[in-house]
Amino acid sequence: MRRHRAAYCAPHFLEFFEAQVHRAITTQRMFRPGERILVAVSGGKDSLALWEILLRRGDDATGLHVDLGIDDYSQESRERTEEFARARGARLIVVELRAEYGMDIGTLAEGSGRAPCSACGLSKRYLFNKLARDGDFTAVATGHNLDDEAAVLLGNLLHWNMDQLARQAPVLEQTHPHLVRRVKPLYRTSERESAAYALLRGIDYVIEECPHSRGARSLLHKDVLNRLEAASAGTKQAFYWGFLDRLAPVLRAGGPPPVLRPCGQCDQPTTEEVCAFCRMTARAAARQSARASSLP
Ligand code: Q46
Ligand code: ZN
Repeated sequence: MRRHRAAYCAPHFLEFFEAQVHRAITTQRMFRPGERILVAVSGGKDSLALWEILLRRGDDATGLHVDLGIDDYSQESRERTEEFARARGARLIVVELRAEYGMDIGTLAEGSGRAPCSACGLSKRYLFNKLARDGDFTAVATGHNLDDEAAVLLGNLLHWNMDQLARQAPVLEQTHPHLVRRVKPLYRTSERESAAYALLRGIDYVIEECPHSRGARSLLHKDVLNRLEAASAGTKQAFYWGFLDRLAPVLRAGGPPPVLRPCGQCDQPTTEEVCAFCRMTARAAARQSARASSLP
């Protein structure tokens, strides 16, 4: 591990990785022991590694898997997640987009005019919060790692997305009674470290990438950062942690978070009268029925 100028044997690597996650949870005050945590689990290495660590710490951690209906990828992701939960006797909630809303990510994206990843991101954020509220969880934990966060930061800076920069943090506090706190306990560790952890713990995760990720801008940003990291170890960490230490507090002090109110249709928090998820599903449903009625 060049950025730490360290090399570990397997048992010490496991110790190191778990200590980093523990440190993230305690120093950032993500949650306290005994809180009910909902872990968003995709079936990939990061979210399964996170769930494993929370269970090992003795946290009250229930998994939430959203079946996006993306062909073989979703089927495999779901199987890996269910298998993980079964083997550990862990509680798992599975939400199937097609069964709940009559549409998968492909139809939602096409019908609403959004890119698949945009429809997917919006649906996941919406469902994480909704399910957490419905189940009285106090925090939603996601498996975003250092590489993910650094790539998002680079994207936000390249386009000067000031609102998103102000909200980029390992902990998104509850700023409205209907909004559940969101935490990212893997923000200190890299993607490669998650993979090593999952491998050493014998976690069977989905290796195949989502077909929609091909050509994604975030992958380009990750690639640029990987090249910088290869040339100078520690760049990625300095970039993201430096942002958290230096720029994030200035941005947060710049103004209060946006005022939220309950969506007129579903009661989830939003800045508009009707939330983006309800608008997206309504648009896609209208397109679907227009198509059906135009059929001979
Ligand atoms: S699952 Fe969804 Fe990712 Fe697939 S559609 Fe895009 S956002 S690439 S994390
Ligand atoms: Zn709504």
